[in-house]
Amino acid sequence: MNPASPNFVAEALTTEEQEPSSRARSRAAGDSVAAILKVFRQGERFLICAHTRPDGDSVGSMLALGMLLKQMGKQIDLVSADQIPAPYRDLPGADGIRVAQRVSGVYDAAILLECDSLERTTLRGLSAFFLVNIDHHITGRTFADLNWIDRDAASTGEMVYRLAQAAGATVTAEMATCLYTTLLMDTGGFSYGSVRESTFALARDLVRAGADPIAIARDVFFSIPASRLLLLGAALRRLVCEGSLAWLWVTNHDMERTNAAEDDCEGIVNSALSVAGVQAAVFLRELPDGHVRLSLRSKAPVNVAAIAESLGGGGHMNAAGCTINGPLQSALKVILAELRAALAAQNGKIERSH
Ligand SMILES: [Mn+2]
Repeated sequence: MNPASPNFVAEALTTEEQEPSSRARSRAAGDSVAAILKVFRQGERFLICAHTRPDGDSVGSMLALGMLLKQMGKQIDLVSADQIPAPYRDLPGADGIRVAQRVSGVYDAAILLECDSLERTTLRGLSAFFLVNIDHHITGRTFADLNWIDRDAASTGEMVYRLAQAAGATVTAEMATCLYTTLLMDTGGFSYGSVRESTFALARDLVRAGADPIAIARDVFFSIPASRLLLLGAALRRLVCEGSLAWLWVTNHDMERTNAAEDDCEGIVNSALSVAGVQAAVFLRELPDGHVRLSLRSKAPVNVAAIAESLGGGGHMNAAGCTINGPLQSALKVILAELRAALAAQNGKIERSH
């Protein structure tokens, strides 16, 4: 067998040989959990933040972590650089998230969720604090004083749940509601991302603890502002499908015309990916400053995180993003070339294996 082939390692390892590495991995995770809980127990005041333009996982994780720390008798502040998107404003405690561009005060630690750098928060003043980084992105980085990155976690909320369990905390119905939301959103309704058997076990635990799956789905999937659908309509009129690749975009003028908010762009890319036979999709958003924000999605095994990272962004293997220079049509050219190359490489691999 050719040792360079990717199958070599997996086939050469026996089950016995794989055991220690999975044990080592869970030991490393256990060490991170213990180290983070030590910081929590020793401190009094904590700041909790997530990335700019927060999504369901960011908001749900922030809120649940805040509840955990309060249960441990700590004081907390929740800060976001951007407004909380409409679907998550009714989550328990969401009205306690302060919107600010700068943070200051006395904190024993600032906990950053879902971030690969300080810059991802766009908050100023964070570098003054002891930093704890909790993330599940494939492009996660150890930028903080204490880092726990679990690329197998379905959501950052899943990691918060593990902290709560290790702390011996009670998962209240409010906490369960926030955590279930993180799971539902980061798996697109249990249909992509790191969905595995354990994801459903976690969902079951959260429903048992009081999360209402029907009410949560209604709040996040069936309470869409009209502006979002009008913007989606504008994007769909421009949908182009070329073999296994699909793309669509909105101009800044579309945003203004439909009265759309920034978070109305969320999920538009999934419409392109949902086309039969499409393996990779991109949604382009022309920003007011002339830059273009790209949302990339793929069906396994095309790795869009690698493409996003090469363009200065990041994300997961099948869901990633980045912002590049405009104008729109030149940004489109750049990303289509990248995606065509990735798809061609992938198809070459498949053909060689037959
Ligand atoms: Mn996430």
